[in-house]
Amino acid sequence: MKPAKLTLFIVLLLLFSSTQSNAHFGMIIPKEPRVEPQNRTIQLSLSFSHPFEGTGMDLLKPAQFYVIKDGEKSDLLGDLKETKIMDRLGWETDYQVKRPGVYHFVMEPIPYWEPTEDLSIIHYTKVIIPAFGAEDGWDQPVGLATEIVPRLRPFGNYAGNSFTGQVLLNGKPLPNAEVEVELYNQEGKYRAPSDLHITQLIKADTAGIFTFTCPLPGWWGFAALSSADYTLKNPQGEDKEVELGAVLWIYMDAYGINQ
Ligand SMILES: [Cu+2]
Repeated sequence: MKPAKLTLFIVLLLLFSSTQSNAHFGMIIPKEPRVEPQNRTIQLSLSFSHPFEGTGMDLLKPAQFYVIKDGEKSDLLGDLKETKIMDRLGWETDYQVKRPGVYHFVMEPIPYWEPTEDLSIIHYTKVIIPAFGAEDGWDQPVGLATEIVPRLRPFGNYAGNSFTGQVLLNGKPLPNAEVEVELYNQEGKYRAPSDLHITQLIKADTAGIFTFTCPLPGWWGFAALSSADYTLKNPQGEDKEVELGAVLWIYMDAYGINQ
């Protein structure tokens, strides 16, 4: 091949391969999956990333970031500080926990224009953290445009447990919802046997309920995808489809070992 053709070929190959396996995930990752009395601070990292591969996109300042406890919402957007996550723009904050309870942290990003998919992406992202042993309220939706409501208590689990959740869109079960699943492969510890293994895929039943067994300890992300019933303008001013994601992160612990 002539150099120009070869370059084009390589560019196309790279484009093709990079759009094949990269599932995007909104991410809210706490440093610790639980809050104990001896450490009342939750350090949260927000990003828009490919969690298994450890690469990311820039996450512009989210449209909303807040915490819900016992149905009460507190705005945290002003507390976010810029940082780098997977070499890209991300956000972090420290949240001080004063009372026992179950804390739902929610990020609503601004729409992300993805030229390779010809659509905008909005991932409504959620993580549910128990403080001081409390466990009431984990099974409640928080009223997002789309969300995964856990049916397995989303904390205090072991690797090997099966997560069950229900996908809601506009507050109603989403039949046959497609759910992408990835492990947050921190420090690149694990290697996928093939590109297909990077993102697992499961379809919910007619009530929007799905079950997935998480084989390893760590943070697991579930992203239930749907198409919005509206369009948004792309940077060229054209109306384009919008992919909605209901993302939930849960932590699976390893068993402790008696010394
Ligand atoms: Cu991406």
